[in-house]
Amino acid sequence: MASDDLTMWGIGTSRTLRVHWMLMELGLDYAFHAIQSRTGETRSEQFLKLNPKHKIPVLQHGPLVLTESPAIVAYLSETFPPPADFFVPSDTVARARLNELCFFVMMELDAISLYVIRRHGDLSAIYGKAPRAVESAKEYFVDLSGALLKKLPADFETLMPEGMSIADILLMTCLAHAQVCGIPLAEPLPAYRARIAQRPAFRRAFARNFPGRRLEDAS
Ligand SMILES: N[C@@H](CCC(=O)N[C@@H](CS)C(=O)NCC(=O)O)C(=O)O
Repeated sequence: MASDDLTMWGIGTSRTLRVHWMLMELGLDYAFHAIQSRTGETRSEQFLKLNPKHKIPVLQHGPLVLTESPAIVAYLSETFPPPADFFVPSDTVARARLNELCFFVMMELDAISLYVIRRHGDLSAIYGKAPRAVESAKEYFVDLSGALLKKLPADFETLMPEGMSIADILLMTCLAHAQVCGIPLAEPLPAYRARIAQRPAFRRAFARNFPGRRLEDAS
């Protein structure tokens, strides 16, 4: 499909991967700027006008400038026709169930757990060392991802019973990050990851977002 005036900013992180992946699922052409975090590129005058928070990803759709990866993927999924095997809710109850999953993944797994581990682990030279906080954030990830599994049928294929959705895009990127952090993933999360990583849109997005990185390292 033609670009429809879409421009995406950012590569190289799990948060930028979410947006490339959603764009690929929708089969959209888009312009992109391959800027990366902590290179100074998010502090350029041009970029700061788009996002004073100096963070990638950013999506421009015509005059609309959107930040925050979950908001971007939700917007894209509701704006462009999804493929047949991608679920976008049209009623409030289904949307509430989807929101519950997305907010859970973003708050409990991404913000409270993975952000803490990253900031006070790998990036401790900037944000300060806090080994106990890192350890407890890892335990928290295991506990809360286990709680998520308790609510799902044992043979679940996707988080929403209706099929693949933005909640899977968000969870997949968090599970990949967790694995890099050395957090053990409870069964059947490894099989879930491996299955969804077969999606052609994921593979294309991975290649665009992580040029030169082997897909095998992601699953
Ligand atoms: N909540 C934001 C977080 C975005 C974010 O933290 N981006 C990082 C890379 S993963 C970044 O751009 N960091 C550059 C900086 O802080 O200057 C989202 O989900 O989009």
